Amino acid sequence: GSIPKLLNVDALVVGAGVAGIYSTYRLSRAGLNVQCIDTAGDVGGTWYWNTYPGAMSDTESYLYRFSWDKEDLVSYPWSNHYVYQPEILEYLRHVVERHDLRKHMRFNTEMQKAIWDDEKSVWVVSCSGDLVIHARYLINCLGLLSKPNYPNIPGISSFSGDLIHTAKWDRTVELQGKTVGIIGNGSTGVQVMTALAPKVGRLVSFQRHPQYSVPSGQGPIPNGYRDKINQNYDQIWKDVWASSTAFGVPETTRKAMEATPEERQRAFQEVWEQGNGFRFMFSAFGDLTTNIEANEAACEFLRGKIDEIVKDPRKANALKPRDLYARRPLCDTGYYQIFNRENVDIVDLRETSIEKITPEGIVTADGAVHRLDALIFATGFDAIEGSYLRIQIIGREGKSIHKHWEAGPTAYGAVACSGFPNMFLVSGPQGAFANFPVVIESEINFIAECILHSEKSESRRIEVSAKAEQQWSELCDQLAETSLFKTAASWVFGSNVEGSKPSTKFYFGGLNRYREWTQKESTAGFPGFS
Ligand code: NA7
Repeated sequence: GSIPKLLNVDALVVGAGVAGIYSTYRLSRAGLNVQCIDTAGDVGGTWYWNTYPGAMSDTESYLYRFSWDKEDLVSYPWSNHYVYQPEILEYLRHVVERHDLRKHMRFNTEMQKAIWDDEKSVWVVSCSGDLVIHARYLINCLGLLSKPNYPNIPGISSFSGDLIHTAKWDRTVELQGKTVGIIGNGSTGVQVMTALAPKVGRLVSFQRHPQYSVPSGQGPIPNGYRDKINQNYDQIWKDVWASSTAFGVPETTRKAMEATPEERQRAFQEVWEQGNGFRFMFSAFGDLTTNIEANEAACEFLRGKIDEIVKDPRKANALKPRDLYARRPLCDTGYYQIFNRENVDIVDLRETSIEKITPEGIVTADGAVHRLDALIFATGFDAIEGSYLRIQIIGREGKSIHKHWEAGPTAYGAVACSGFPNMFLVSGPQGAFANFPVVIESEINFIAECILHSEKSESRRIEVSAKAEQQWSELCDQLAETSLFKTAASWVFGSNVEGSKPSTKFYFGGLNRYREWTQKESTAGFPGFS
């Protein structure tokens, strides 16, 4: 083959999404020589790949951005309560231009193998295109939801129509007037179905677990709204950093079952009308995710809404979940309403499962043949460690990340693994379960401090102890114990992918406590590390 190109840098940032952009900014401004790479053709990460119709962040626009550029915060335009994918991508490109970060970035470049050279104290990273990068620090910004999950259904490859995963959307596929089937009704499925329903000939949702969803409240912001935000931005961020979920919604400790049934109904109705899934889950009462009775009260309210909205009782029944409200909360711009359209139908896989995919479409266990022109997989991601396990990462003494995570993925303070010196993870395992751009910033601030601390030492090496990592993992287990999320099969605990072992993949202590912890850790001189 050809002779590999060799590049020597202080820090290699892998991924150019929200995390990669801020890492590149932060570390280059700290004086390090930084190279950022991404498999994609440009910046954006999640928002580069997920271009399906209706893709939108369901964090309100004023918080779905970086906090560290005040001038940009108050001047960069946005006009709806929530930002759609094309606007987010444009925003991220704008930040990269504005801070001249593109010169650090290389696209269409995939990290294939990373091996720690203990003698030289560098990561030797082999990339596509015969590129080898020697980096003293390796910062993985691979994304927590980046490896698409495909269902394991017999006959998939025999399908003769268009087959699309939402995370690899293909804009050249024409769906107008077509009969379109969709598998998956999580955040993604709900968004794409709501957007496609009026555009396609027929839309059929093959639904395994129905989900609770509330109105998002999407729409143009009223006059004066932005001015008020701009005037209060400093305080807004302070409040967000002091909150548990960082979604900008009020967080209460009020217990649902201490309210009367009428008070409960009123409180649920109020947050339903205000919109936003996180608001519904966290603002009316503080114990929906930990108390079964409280949770069931919310379920009952939401099932009542589905009955009110959906006219056809067969469809309404199919859309009503019977399990707890214990997955990542969803919100929508008229999802249940689309089932009142004649061209939208639902197959309840609880009644009859998918048997196989044939060239014509989907055959269900009841013998029905559902003919389709196109089939959409909104089947989610091999989350968190899935982004890592597809790459060969080998630390000290030849230990692979596969081996290290045999019993489930762990990372000290969500950022470091023992046996992997000078390697950091952003939005990897055991980070705060909260608004991601804010989580990402918090983790990177901590990583930057670790790196600067290490740079002051003679060896310029930093590694977390096995004990500290284990203690963090135990803390995460403890904090997750009371979470009802544990009872639901979803990516949050890693039970959505066939064959994968569920484990505690998040820190449920809240973003505020995570940030306090990072501050204590750095003030104390990074006792978890050597
Ligand atoms: P999710 O939330 O993991 O949803 C995936 C959906 O796909 C969910 O409805 C699954 O049903 C369904 N699914 C997956 N495999 C199958 C098979 N084999 N048969 C039938 N249905 C299946 O992914 P999203 O992309 O919507 O959202 C991921 C995150 O991205 C989201 O939380 C946001 O933070 C952004 P199930 O419920 O498992 O029965």
